[in-house]
Amino acid sequence: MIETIATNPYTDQKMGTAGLRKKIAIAMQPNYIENFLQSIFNTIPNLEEKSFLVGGDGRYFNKTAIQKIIKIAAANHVKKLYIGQNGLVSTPAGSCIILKNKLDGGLILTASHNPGGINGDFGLKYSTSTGGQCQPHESQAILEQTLKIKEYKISDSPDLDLSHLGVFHCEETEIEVIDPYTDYIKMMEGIFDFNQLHSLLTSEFRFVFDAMNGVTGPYAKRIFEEILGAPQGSVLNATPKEDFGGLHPDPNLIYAKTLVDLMYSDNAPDFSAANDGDGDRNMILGSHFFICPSDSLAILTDNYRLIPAYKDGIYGVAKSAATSMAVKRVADTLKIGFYEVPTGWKYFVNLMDSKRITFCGEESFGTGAAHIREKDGIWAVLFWLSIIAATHKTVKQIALEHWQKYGRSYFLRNDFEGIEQSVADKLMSELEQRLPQLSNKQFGRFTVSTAYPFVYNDPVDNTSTQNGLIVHFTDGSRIVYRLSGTGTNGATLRTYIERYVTGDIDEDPNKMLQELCAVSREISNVTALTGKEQPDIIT
Ligand code: G16
Repeated sequence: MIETIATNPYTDQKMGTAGLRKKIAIAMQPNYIENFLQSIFNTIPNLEEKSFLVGGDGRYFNKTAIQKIIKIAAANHVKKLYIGQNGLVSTPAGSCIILKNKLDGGLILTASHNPGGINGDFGLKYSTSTGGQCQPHESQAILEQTLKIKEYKISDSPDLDLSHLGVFHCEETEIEVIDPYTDYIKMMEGIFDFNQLHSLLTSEFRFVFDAMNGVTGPYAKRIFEEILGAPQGSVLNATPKEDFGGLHPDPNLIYAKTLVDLMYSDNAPDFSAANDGDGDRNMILGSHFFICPSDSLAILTDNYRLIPAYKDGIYGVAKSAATSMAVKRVADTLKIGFYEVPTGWKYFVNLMDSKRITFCGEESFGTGAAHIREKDGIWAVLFWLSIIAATHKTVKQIALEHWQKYGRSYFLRNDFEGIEQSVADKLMSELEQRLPQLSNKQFGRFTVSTAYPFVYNDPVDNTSTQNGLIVHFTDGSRIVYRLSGTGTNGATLRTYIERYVTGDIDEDPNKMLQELCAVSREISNVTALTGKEQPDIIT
């Protein structure tokens, strides 16, 4: 039976850079998820003709939320839901499944790299038939619904068992529990030379992949161990856990510390990688060597010819404004298009759909290509392994040779976390007002050339988005300031610091950027406004 439940709007359901992200305690409030789901469905016409994918990274509360999705979708007469077995689907595999099966969209349950468990975060991304997250005008329409919602519809059917593949029904809605791995693995086999990769991973080459107890564990086990022949046990933390085993599933030098320690030990393997909770972010490490994500995008782009799917040529490349300029130098050399977009993967989607770009990436450990409309952690790992297999070089050699050719953009991100929202807003608005006065101003050995708010004019749909503030220096250095759109604990000020050098390419970024980091704090006035002398996290 379908029930109509009276409800009151929640006023905090604006979607950030990656969908709705909230503390579990907030998401578990009565009617909270229900309101949000009904608000999404209210914006989609002809639901009785629509099919959606449902699944996520296996975090706490996903199972409960998936049962609610089934019942609310059924009460709204959705034609069909495809649900990953046990509620699991990685973000990139979700995009692949939506595109391959021509679905009308997806509800992907993940707070990405944010912690899980009962005290962690909950997240929900609404993807459209593009395979990517909804565009800003679509999330705005959903927000407007959340602010005026008065009732939602829900079926009172019992919960469905999602552990078995098969076709079931809830009211008139067909529910198919699917294998969430096969389509994605086939897609990877179509992009890379799996024979070449098999030879590498069955050789002396020592490889480790850390799934951080997130959803990529079962994907990585199948791909790296079962298909490509890496020794059993090469995939660490391979079982998805509701609390990620207490880990913060964010693949960076701080949160993937055990892996980093291994890679800097005497027993370091040749190569390792980690993915985040939902499998869209990646970190690449060589023996005693870390690849900064901005460099990873540049290096992959420079080596596109080594990959079967790209050997005949690529369209352009794009990066978020906060990401270093390294890939621009490659794009200029290759004479391919280059685009700079606001932070948020959704901004790449129009560029891919209009064949302006093939590759894109962000400093926040996201790299990807036009095979899907999300960033793709395992794709990035397979790409790196393919370069190594083809060139027989180490990760470090590949990076050093790249910097010898192009120069190096030393890059660090300084995060000031847990700032009161009003203070963070004040900091950004005051800084924005001061930007015009910064031109020609000298800070130690750095002189500002221009400073302005970053505004992106989408060449496809002509929308305009402002995100972040950029300060350029005469030597090619840059500082970018923006507030995080994915945090759930107050506001986070992100400061991205970049310095371009052609001589000293093998130095410690902390040393090379020490002075510029101090300049970034001076310009933002962060210490006076927040009391913080140093960032909370440096990546
Ligand atoms: C999400 C988006 C990314 C974006 C990141 C930024 O990542 O998908 O495109 O770079 O947020 O986060 P913030 O606004 O906190 O800097 P993910 O991996 O969380 O989905």
